[in-house]
Amino acid sequence: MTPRNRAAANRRPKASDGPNSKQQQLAGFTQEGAAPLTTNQGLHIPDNHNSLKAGVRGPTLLEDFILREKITHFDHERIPERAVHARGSAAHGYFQVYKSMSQFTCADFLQDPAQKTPVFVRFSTVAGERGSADTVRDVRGFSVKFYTQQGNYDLVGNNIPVFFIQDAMKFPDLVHAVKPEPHHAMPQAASAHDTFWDFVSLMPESTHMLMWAMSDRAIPRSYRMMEGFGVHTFRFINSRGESHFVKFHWKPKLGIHGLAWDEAQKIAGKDADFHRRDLWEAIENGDFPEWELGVQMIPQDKEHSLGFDLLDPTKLIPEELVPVQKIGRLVLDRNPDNFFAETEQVAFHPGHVVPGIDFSNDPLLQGRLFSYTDTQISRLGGANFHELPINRAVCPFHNFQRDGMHRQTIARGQVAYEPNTLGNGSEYRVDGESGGFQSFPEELEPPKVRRRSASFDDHFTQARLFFNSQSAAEKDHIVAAFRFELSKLEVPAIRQRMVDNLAHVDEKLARRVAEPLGIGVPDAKAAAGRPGFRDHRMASTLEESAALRMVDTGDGSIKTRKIAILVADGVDSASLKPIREALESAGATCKVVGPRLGTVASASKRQIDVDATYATMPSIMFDAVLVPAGKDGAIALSQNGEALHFVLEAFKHCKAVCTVGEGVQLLSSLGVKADGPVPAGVVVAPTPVTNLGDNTAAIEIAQRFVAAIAKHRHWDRAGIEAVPA
Ligand code: HDD
Repeated sequence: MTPRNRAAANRRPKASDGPNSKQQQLAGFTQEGAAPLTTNQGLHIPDNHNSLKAGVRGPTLLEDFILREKITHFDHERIPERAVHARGSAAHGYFQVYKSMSQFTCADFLQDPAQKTPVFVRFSTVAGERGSADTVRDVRGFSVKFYTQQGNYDLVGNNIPVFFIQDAMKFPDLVHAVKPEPHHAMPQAASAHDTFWDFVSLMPESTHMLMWAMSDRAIPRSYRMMEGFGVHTFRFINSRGESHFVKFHWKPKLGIHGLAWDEAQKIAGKDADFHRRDLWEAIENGDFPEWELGVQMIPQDKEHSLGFDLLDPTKLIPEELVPVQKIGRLVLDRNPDNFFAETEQVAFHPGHVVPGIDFSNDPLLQGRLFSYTDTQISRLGGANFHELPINRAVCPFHNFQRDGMHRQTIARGQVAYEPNTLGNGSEYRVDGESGGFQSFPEELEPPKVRRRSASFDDHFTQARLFFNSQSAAEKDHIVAAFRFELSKLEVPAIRQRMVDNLAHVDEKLARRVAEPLGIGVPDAKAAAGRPGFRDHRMASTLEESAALRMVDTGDGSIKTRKIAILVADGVDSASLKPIREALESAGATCKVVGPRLGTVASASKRQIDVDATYATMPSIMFDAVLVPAGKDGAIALSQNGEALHFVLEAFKHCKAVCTVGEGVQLLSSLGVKADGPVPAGVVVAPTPVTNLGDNTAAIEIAQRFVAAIAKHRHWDRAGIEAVPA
């Protein structure tokens, strides 16, 4: 550490540092790479290429402490990956409340709209190992560490508002079931295997979460385009000690969008880092991802008014029953400097709360309160992980916990106990009265029992609500996902058990899922006869909830969307210009994709710069595709299998496609013609945009294309099954 860095590290961040307080603290630990190479003891290294030998061709000497130090450090570079959520990507940013929430909570970071609280946010997949692909079907983690002036507050949530199980006692079983099977360690990052479905088909409480996991929520287009949820019911406590139950939501500015399943699988091979790259690039380009924090609040005395148990993590509170109030915004504006030091070493814990926020008795949450600190001790090598730069609170922290592996704090003085008269009592006081954390004094009802509450017994009403709330295309995707996963099972009896359970959600859904699986018709009665089955239906009048759908969410913009402009020799470059300008001024990024790097020659012999090739940036890397005019260009593109596949695949994945003039030939195998009807989300400009007569016509084409992209995907596009891509 340089003296400047050391001074920064020792400086206590102040509230007035606002969102920079964490950045300034981290700066104290950050190193640039320009200094001369030394050993870890500071000894200048004379030669970093050759070990010390007995003669130039002789054996290496044990004495070579420089070699040994280097190799030894390398040998110990890896730490255990997280037991779940091993693969993740993170970013720094800030949170700002819209108006004081003092009526409900005394949490300091929720009082002052002028205050920006620094945050570090990590997104993750659950089942895959650290090097697995981003776009697998899975739940996504959404963890936020708020570095508040009252200590760190961690909101450790997911992108799905409910969970598979109701009690933490079942968590190790769930994770063992979904992880690669223990005998042969397959499959990687996938739930489509026997052990997972064996387990969940025996646990009907998982049905609601399975509906979400089989929906497009589990294959997000981007971390920037997914919701986050605290899942459990928590409590807000105000300065008078009054409690409101609270559910937390993160609502993305860009809407909630998914990939096509075929696309997600292909991306996993072509760019395993798809979501990581997307997050990184957006922040590098200044397109800072943004979410609003929403809360649903239920007064303490209304705990039992909803018809289901607030403590049951397999239930959500429909927004129609309790509206989500948006109370602040989260902005991610800085990429980490070092993946390991920050993204890997960050340690979240739902038990990291601040005054004004407290727990409920949700048995899943209660188990989590034990698990997270415990796991960091083995993952990060000891009890002092809170001293790692990324985990340090920005407010002062001190107590009489001492020593342990990798301790960094040098605690001065004679005493390491409390109460004492020998130390400085005023600095180490116990602060219950003035702002110290006070647990909500909830009155409890003994006796001690190892049992599930009967109020947790309805396993299907909300699964049905979720399914009923989906658009027709989203329902189709859910059916297809169940079919895909269950088709991968080797044991037909597990498939059967699962569709029998689904019959309790919706008969038709179960029948459709079962159809291609080579099993019998779904048998609701058989499911009801199995151990563990409960179906105590709650009184619910809500048939559907619009908030549970993904379609038509977002701000209607095409900001940060990626558009491919497909070129070959002979395309008409002039026809591209007005559309490209319109796309870019709407905030999209255009890339010219061609048969080779360098340039292609336009119809008028102009050189068009190519950004990427069809092979390295296939259609699955884009949100939409633009095919320019030009007779020779259209022939060249149509005769190139990769280019043709590019357009057909984009069409099959329901993306917006715009063809200009002769470019429509690439859609001829689909029966699309310049003067005929066009499928949803396809824009066909009959002649080159420059020849349309006046500029209004060109603008109109561009606007139609922008509107088609803004819809994200045209999931109801007819005939995609027949497209050979
Ligand atoms: Fe968990 C990590 C979210 C239930 C035990 N969990 C972890 C992470 C997220 C969640 C986002 C990654 C944190 C990071 O980025 O470092 N977990 C959830 C949610 C749950 C949930 C939303 C239910 C609503 N988890 C849960 C239970 C247990 C755990 C019931 C155990 C009793 N979770 C862990 C863990 C992990 C973890 C083993 C692995 C790495 C870590 O904690 O730091 O302790």
